[in-house]
Amino acid sequence: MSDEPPPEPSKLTTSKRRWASEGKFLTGQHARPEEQRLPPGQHIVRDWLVLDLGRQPEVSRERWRLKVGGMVERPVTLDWAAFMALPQTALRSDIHCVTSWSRYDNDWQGVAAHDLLDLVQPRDEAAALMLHGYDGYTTNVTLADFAAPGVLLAHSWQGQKLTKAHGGPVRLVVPHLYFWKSAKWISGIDLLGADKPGFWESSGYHLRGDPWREERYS
Ligand SMILES: Nc1nc2c(c(=O)[nH]1)N[C@H]1C(S)=C(S)[C@@H](COP(=O)(O)O)O[C@H]1N2
Ligand SMILES: [Mo]
Repeated sequence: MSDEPPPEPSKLTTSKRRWASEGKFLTGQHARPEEQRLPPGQHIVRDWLVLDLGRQPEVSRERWRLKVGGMVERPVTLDWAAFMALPQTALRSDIHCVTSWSRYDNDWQGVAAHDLLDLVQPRDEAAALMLHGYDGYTTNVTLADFAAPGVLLAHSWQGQKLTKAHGGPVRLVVPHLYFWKSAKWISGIDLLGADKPGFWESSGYHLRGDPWREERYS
Protein backbone atom coordinates (compact mmCIF):
# COMPACT_ATOMS: atom_id res chain seq x y z
CA MET A 1 0.00 0.00 0.00
CA SER A 2 3.00 2.28 0.62
CA ASP A 3 5.47 2.69 -2.23
CA GLU A 4 8.32 3.80 0.05
CA PRO A 5 11.44 1.55 0.05
CA PRO A 6 11.80 -0.81 3.05
CA PRO A 7 13.46 0.79 6.10
CA GLU A 8 17.27 0.63 6.45
CA PRO A 9 18.71 -0.96 9.59
CA SER A 10 20.05 1.66 12.05
CA LYS A 11 22.00 1.34 15.33
CA LEU A 12 18.74 1.47 17.30
CA THR A 13 16.93 -1.12 15.18
CA THR A 14 19.97 -3.42 15.53
CA SER A 15 19.92 -3.01 19.35
CA LYS A 16 16.19 -3.57 19.50
CA ARG A 17 16.49 -6.83 17.56
CA ARG A 18 19.18 -7.93 20.04
CA TRP A 19 17.00 -6.97 23.06
CA ALA A 20 14.24 -9.20 21.70
CA SER A 21 16.57 -12.21 21.52
CA GLU A 22 17.95 -11.49 25.05
CA GLY A 23 14.53 -10.77 26.61
CA LYS A 24 15.76 -7.38 27.91
CA PHE A 25 13.45 -5.50 30.38
CA LEU A 26 11.36 -8.60 31.20
CA THR A 27 10.28 -8.83 34.86
CA GLY A 28 8.05 -11.91 34.64
CA GLN A 29 5.23 -10.04 36.42
CA HIS A 30 1.62 -9.68 35.38
CA ALA A 31 -0.62 -6.78 36.35
CA ARG A 32 -4.09 -5.47 35.61
CA PRO A 33 -4.58 -1.95 34.28
CA GLU A 34 -7.46 -1.28 36.73
CA GLU A 35 -5.16 -2.03 39.68
CA GLN A 36 -1.79 -0.79 38.49
CA ARG A 37 -1.40 2.22 36.21
CA LEU A 38 2.29 1.61 35.47
CA PRO A 39 2.83 -1.73 33.68
CA PRO A 40 5.59 -4.08 34.99
CA GLY A 41 9.16 -3.19 34.02
CA GLN A 42 8.27 0.40 33.03
CA HIS A 43 9.53 3.72 34.47
CA ILE A 44 7.98 7.16 34.10
CA VAL A 45 9.60 9.90 32.00
CA ARG A 46 8.51 13.53 31.75
CA ASP A 47 9.89 14.36 28.30
CA TRP A 48 8.39 12.69 25.27
CA LEU A 49 11.16 10.69 23.56
CA VAL A 50 11.44 10.22 19.80
CA LEU A 51 11.85 6.68 18.48
CA ASP A 52 11.64 5.50 14.89
CA LEU A 53 13.66 3.82 12.17
CA GLY A 54 15.72 6.97 11.69
CA ARG A 55 13.95 8.30 8.63
CA GLN A 56 11.35 11.00 9.30
CA PRO A 57 9.34 11.68 6.15
CA GLU A 58 8.32 15.26 5.38
CA VAL A 59 4.56 15.11 4.75
CA SER A 60 2.59 18.35 4.62
CA ARG A 61 -1.09 18.42 5.51
CA GLU A 62 -1.76 19.26 1.83
CA ARG A 63 0.09 16.23 0.52
CA TRP A 64 -1.06 13.81 3.26
CA ARG A 65 -3.54 11.08 2.31
CA LEU A 66 -4.94 8.16 4.30
CA LYS A 67 -5.97 5.19 2.19
CA VAL A 68 -8.22 2.65 3.93
CA GLY A 69 -8.96 -0.53 2.03
CA GLY A 70 -8.98 -4.31 2.04
CA MET A 71 -11.95 -6.07 3.64
CA VAL A 72 -14.28 -3.08 3.87
CA GLU A 73 -17.59 -2.23 2.18
CA ARG A 74 -16.49 1.34 1.42
CA PRO A 75 -12.78 1.83 0.70
CA VAL A 76 -11.77 5.49 1.06
CA THR A 77 -8.82 7.79 0.48
CA LEU A 78 -9.09 10.75 2.84
CA ASP A 79 -7.32 14.03 2.29
CA TRP A 80 -6.84 16.57 5.08
CA ALA A 81 -10.23 18.25 4.60
CA ALA A 82 -12.12 14.93 4.52
CA PHE A 83 -10.28 13.75 7.64
CA MET A 84 -11.07 16.96 9.54
CA ALA A 85 -14.72 16.71 8.49
CA LEU A 86 -15.05 13.43 10.47
CA PRO A 87 -16.19 13.66 14.12
CA GLN A 88 -13.35 15.10 16.24
CA THR A 89 -12.50 13.52 19.59
CA ALA A 90 -10.27 14.64 22.49
CA LEU A 91 -8.76 11.93 24.72
CA ARG A 92 -6.15 11.70 27.48
CA SER A 93 -3.94 8.60 27.69
CA ASP A 94 -0.60 7.18 28.84
CA ILE A 95 2.24 6.03 26.56
CA HIS A 96 4.07 2.75 27.28
CA CYS A 97 7.12 2.10 25.09
CA VAL A 98 8.62 -1.40 24.98
CA THR A 99 12.09 0.13 25.59
CA SER A 100 10.74 0.61 29.18
CA TRP A 101 9.66 4.28 29.39
CA SER A 102 6.11 5.44 30.02
CA ARG A 103 4.68 8.95 29.81
CA TYR A 104 1.44 9.82 31.59
CA ASP A 105 -1.40 12.19 30.67
CA ASN A 106 -0.99 12.91 26.98
CA ASP A 107 -3.85 15.00 25.60
CA TRP A 108 -4.67 13.97 22.06
CA GLN A 109 -7.10 15.32 19.49
CA GLY A 110 -8.13 13.56 16.32
CA VAL A 111 -10.52 11.01 14.88
CA ALA A 112 -11.57 8.01 16.98
CA ALA A 113 -10.72 4.72 15.28
CA HIS A 114 -14.31 3.49 15.71
CA ASP A 115 -15.57 6.56 13.80
CA LEU A 116 -13.24 5.66 10.93
CA LEU A 117 -14.56 2.07 11.04
CA ASP A 118 -18.15 3.40 10.88
CA LEU A 119 -17.17 5.19 7.68
CA VAL A 120 -15.50 2.27 5.88
CA GLN A 121 -17.69 -0.55 7.29
CA PRO A 122 -15.47 -3.62 7.82
CA ARG A 123 -16.80 -6.77 6.21
CA ASP A 124 -17.72 -9.76 8.40
CA GLU A 125 -14.48 -11.54 7.41
CA ALA A 126 -12.22 -8.66 8.58
CA ALA A 127 -10.21 -9.71 11.65
CA ALA A 128 -7.08 -7.53 11.73
CA LEU A 129 -5.43 -4.44 10.27
CA MET A 130 -2.02 -3.65 8.83
CA LEU A 131 -1.02 -0.02 9.45
CA HIS A 132 1.40 1.64 7.04
CA GLY A 133 3.56 4.72 7.56
CA TYR A 134 5.07 7.10 4.99
CA ASP A 135 8.52 5.87 6.12
CA GLY A 136 7.72 2.29 5.02
CA TYR A 137 6.97 1.14 8.59
CA THR A 138 4.24 -1.45 9.16
CA THR A 139 2.56 -2.74 12.31
CA ASN A 140 -0.47 -4.97 12.89
CA VAL A 141 -3.40 -4.84 15.32
CA THR A 142 -6.53 -6.95 15.59
CA LEU A 143 -9.82 -5.35 14.64
CA ALA A 144 -10.93 -5.62 18.29
CA ASP A 145 -7.82 -3.74 19.47
CA PHE A 146 -8.29 -1.05 16.82
CA ALA A 147 -11.99 -0.60 17.67
CA ALA A 148 -11.23 -0.32 21.42
CA PRO A 149 -12.05 2.90 23.29
CA GLY A 150 -9.08 5.28 23.42
CA VAL A 151 -7.72 4.43 19.96
CA LEU A 152 -7.31 7.63 17.99
CA LEU A 153 -5.87 8.91 14.71
CA ALA A 154 -4.25 11.95 16.31
CA HIS A 155 -3.31 15.25 14.69
CA SER A 156 -2.65 17.19 17.91
CA TRP A 157 -0.90 16.67 21.26
CA GLN A 158 -1.28 19.01 24.26
CA GLY A 159 -3.22 21.43 22.06
CA GLN A 160 -0.44 21.78 19.46
CA LYS A 161 -0.26 20.20 16.05
CA LEU A 162 1.75 16.98 16.09
CA THR A 163 5.37 17.62 15.10
CA LYS A 164 7.06 15.76 12.27
CA ALA A 165 9.32 13.93 14.78
CA HIS A 166 6.26 12.52 16.57
CA GLY A 167 4.49 11.44 13.39
CA GLY A 168 2.64 14.52 12.12
CA PRO A 169 0.45 15.29 10.30
CA VAL A 170 -1.38 12.20 11.64
CA ARG A 171 -0.32 9.21 13.75
CA LEU A 172 -2.20 6.40 15.38
CA VAL A 173 -2.44 6.19 19.20
CA VAL A 174 -3.26 2.76 20.69
CA PRO A 175 -2.85 3.45 24.42
CA HIS A 176 -3.57 -0.09 25.69
CA LEU A 177 -0.69 -1.64 23.68
CA TYR A 178 3.06 -0.91 23.56
CA PHE A 179 3.75 2.25 21.61
CA TRP A 180 5.32 0.55 18.58
CA LYS A 181 1.73 -0.22 17.52
CA SER A 182 1.05 3.54 17.27
CA ALA A 183 2.13 4.11 13.67
CA LYS A 184 3.54 7.57 12.94
CA TRP A 185 3.02 9.39 9.58
CA ILE A 186 0.13 7.03 8.90
CA SER A 187 -0.54 6.56 5.19
CA GLY A 188 -2.61 3.42 4.87
CA ILE A 189 -4.78 0.95 6.73
CA ASP A 190 -5.43 -2.45 5.20
CA LEU A 191 -8.16 -4.65 6.68
CA LEU A 192 -7.24 -8.32 6.59
CA GLY A 193 -8.94 -11.67 7.15
CA ALA A 194 -6.23 -12.78 9.60
CA ASP A 195 -3.65 -11.12 11.83
CA LYS A 196 -0.06 -11.14 10.54
CA PRO A 197 3.22 -9.56 11.71
CA GLY A 198 4.40 -6.09 10.69
CA PHE A 199 7.95 -4.70 10.93
CA TRP A 200 8.84 -5.21 14.62
CA GLU A 201 6.57 -8.21 14.98
CA SER A 202 8.72 -9.94 12.32
CA SER A 203 11.89 -9.06 14.29
CA GLY A 204 11.21 -10.74 17.61
CA TYR A 205 8.50 -8.46 19.03
CA HIS A 206 5.11 -9.76 20.21
CA LEU A 207 2.23 -10.01 17.75
CA ARG A 208 -0.11 -8.16 20.18
CA GLY A 209 2.02 -6.25 22.73
CA ASP A 210 -0.12 -5.86 25.90
CA PRO A 211 2.11 -3.97 28.40
CA TRP A 212 0.31 -5.31 31.52
CA ARG A 213 0.99 -8.88 30.39
CA GLU A 214 4.54 -7.89 29.39
CA GLU A 215 4.01 -9.08 25.84
CA ARG A 216 7.31 -7.54 24.75
CA TYR A 217 8.78 -10.33 22.64
CA SER A 218 7.50 -13.27 20.64
N1 LIG B 1 5.84 5.12 10.93
C1 LIG B 1 6.46 4.74 12.05
N2 LIG B 1 5.74 4.66 13.18
C2 LIG B 1 6.32 4.28 14.33
C3 LIG B 1 7.70 3.95 14.38
C4 LIG B 1 8.44 4.05 13.17
O1 LIG B 1 9.65 3.79 13.11
N3 LIG B 1 7.78 4.46 12.03
N4 LIG B 1 8.27 3.55 15.57
C5 LIG B 1 7.36 3.02 16.60
C6 LIG B 1 7.99 2.92 17.90
S1 LIG B 1 9.05 1.61 18.12
C7 LIG B 1 7.67 3.76 18.93
S2 LIG B 1 8.25 3.50 20.49
C8 LIG B 1 6.83 4.95 18.71
C9 LIG B 1 7.60 6.20 19.11
O2 LIG B 1 6.82 7.34 18.92
P1 LIG B 1 7.46 8.75 19.32
O3 LIG B 1 8.73 8.91 18.53
O4 LIG B 1 6.44 9.77 19.01
O5 LIG B 1 7.75 8.66 20.80
O6 LIG B 1 6.43 5.09 17.36
C10 LIG B 1 6.10 3.88 16.72
N5 LIG B 1 5.56 4.21 15.44
MO1 LIG C 1 9.38 1.46 20.47
